[in-house]
Amino acid sequence: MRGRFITFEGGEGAGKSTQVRLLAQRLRARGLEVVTTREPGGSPGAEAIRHILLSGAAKPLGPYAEAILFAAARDDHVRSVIEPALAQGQWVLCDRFADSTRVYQGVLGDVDPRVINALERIAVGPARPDLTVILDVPPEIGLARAALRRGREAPDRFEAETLEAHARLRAAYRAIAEREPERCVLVDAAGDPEHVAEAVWAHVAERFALTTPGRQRAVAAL
Ligand code: T5A
Repeated sequence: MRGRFITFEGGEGAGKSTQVRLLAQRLRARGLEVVTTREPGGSPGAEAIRHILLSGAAKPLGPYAEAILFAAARDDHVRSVIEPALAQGQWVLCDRFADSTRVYQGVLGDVDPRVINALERIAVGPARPDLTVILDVPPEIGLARAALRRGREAPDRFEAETLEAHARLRAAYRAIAEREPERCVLVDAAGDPEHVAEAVWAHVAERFALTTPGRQRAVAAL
């Protein structure tokens, strides 16, 4: 049976990596095979492109070139990591995916939606997420978390955008969640990580009909 594909999306410091890790632990504890990965990156070719994008080296080329580079990285990642894992029945949890291009390059970079859609068709193909968890947090909170973790290092290409830009990103993610409720769930990510993880789990368990161990025991006792 084909595996399950879950993507995590949201602004800077929303807690995507943290929630990918916590959900992977939970699924593995149930005996499921889980692959965790991220974008941009996740495969050797895509990781090389990640450096070009996040260092800001591609910024002078403009948002269209950046969108094409994100798509090139995704194409390699999908074909060499995501598709093979799904074909083997594994669960794939990915920190950012195609919605990031829609939002950062499409909305913030003003790249024509027809171009974004065409790139998505080429790079994603049939590897569409079964579920996308959009972690929603005010940009002030997310950026403060990211800055705390970064310490003295300089912010990357996208973190360095204005607060107003980050507010637009948040609104764009919320709009996707509203437009595609069959694929997306919006989770309030302002609370502590364990609290957010419980909300994420509730959605995952419902979407994939996974019962919690407590409930399994209760059912077995009937
Ligand atoms: N991008 C990406 C595009 O423009 N287009 C695309 O198509 C794609 C795929 C990637 C950048 O590339 C852009 C978007 C991004 O700007 P990145 O370095 O991979 O950059 O970084 P991000 O994906 O933005 O992720 P971050 O590392 O900023 O944040 P996360 O993963 O959302 O958050 P996380 O879990 O690492 O947590 C950040 C800090 O906060 C703490 C953690 O311990 C950590 O210190 N934390 C919490 N603190 C309090 N409460 C919580 N609930 C917390 N959750 C985590």
